[in-house]
Amino acid sequence: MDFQATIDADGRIEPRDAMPDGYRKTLIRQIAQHAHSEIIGMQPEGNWIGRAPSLRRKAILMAKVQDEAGHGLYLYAAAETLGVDRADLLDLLHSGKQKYSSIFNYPTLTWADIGAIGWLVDGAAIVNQVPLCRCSYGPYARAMVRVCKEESFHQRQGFEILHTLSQGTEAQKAMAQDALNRWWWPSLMMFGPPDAASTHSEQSMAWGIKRHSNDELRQRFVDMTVPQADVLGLRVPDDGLVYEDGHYRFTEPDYTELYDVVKGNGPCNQQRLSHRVKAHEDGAWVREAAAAYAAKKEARAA
Ligand code: FAQ
Repeated sequence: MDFQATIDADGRIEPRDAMPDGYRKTLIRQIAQHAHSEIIGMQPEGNWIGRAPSLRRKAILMAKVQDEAGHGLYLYAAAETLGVDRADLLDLLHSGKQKYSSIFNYPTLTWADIGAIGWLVDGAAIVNQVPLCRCSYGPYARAMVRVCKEESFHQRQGFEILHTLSQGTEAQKAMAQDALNRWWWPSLMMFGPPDAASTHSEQSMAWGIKRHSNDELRQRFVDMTVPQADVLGLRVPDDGLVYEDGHYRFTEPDYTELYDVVKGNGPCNQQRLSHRVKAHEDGAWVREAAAAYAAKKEARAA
């Protein structure tokens, strides 16, 4: 079946199938950006591994951050099925030519931020990624299945951290509320610009890469999250929030802040990128050793 017929029949495009250049390029951009987000996303939480309030919390956080490295791996592998090399993708990240999610350019100031990341950021990631399990490109869709299962666990651990804090002392409850106040708006921005300003949505939806628009998913996230804030006894920092016709009407985030952060001017952009570049340079000897070992093994087998 040719490309368009497969898309029309809601089939899956596989690596060896013919595909338009634009489809391949869009997927490489989105999957690479997604992979970069996973590995840069390890940093804000990694900041708290050494300061987690108990051994149990430390073990859980380490497992979560490790899962994110795994998600990066599945995603770089999915991107490679499109004919690119992950070393090149990393170079594009390090030179600022490819992006990663805006959300990871905000600092994690208190332990409650780790709860807020799990609850809100992983929550937003799930809302965005569950439809990607039905993406028209097979390797991306299949990678998303396991990623979503793990993100669900991450979301619950974040909720549980905030639940514990919000049931604690006044100071702990205030810390949880402060984290929600700071992470709410950046979490809404994760879904991208509003539909009218989204350059790729229309084509990506026609190709079955995206199944819902940015605004549809943002609304879904708000509808899911507001009742959870009620359970926590926390207040979503939006005076415009009203329940109407089965949905929460909400105030849009300030998208000039999103554009600014994406351009590199967020509070932590420089720190995140320079830390990543340093980690990559420090790891050069591991890559060299692995390549030398593989070459030796191959020579021996020959
Ligand atoms: N940040 O035309 P659209 C995670 C860019 S979850 C930065 O609407 P599109 C899990 C966009 O690339 C986070 N850039 O674009 C985790 C485009 O740039 P270009 C990662 C953004 O692609 C949790 C331009 O703006 N998840 O990591 C953002 O159709 C906790 C125009 O936008 C994914 O990547 C943004 N927020 O829709 C890890 C999900 N929004 O190329 C650790 C897969 C937009 O024109 C801890 N990606 N841009 O220069 C997607 O679903 C889509 O790519 C969207 C954007 C929805 C993000």
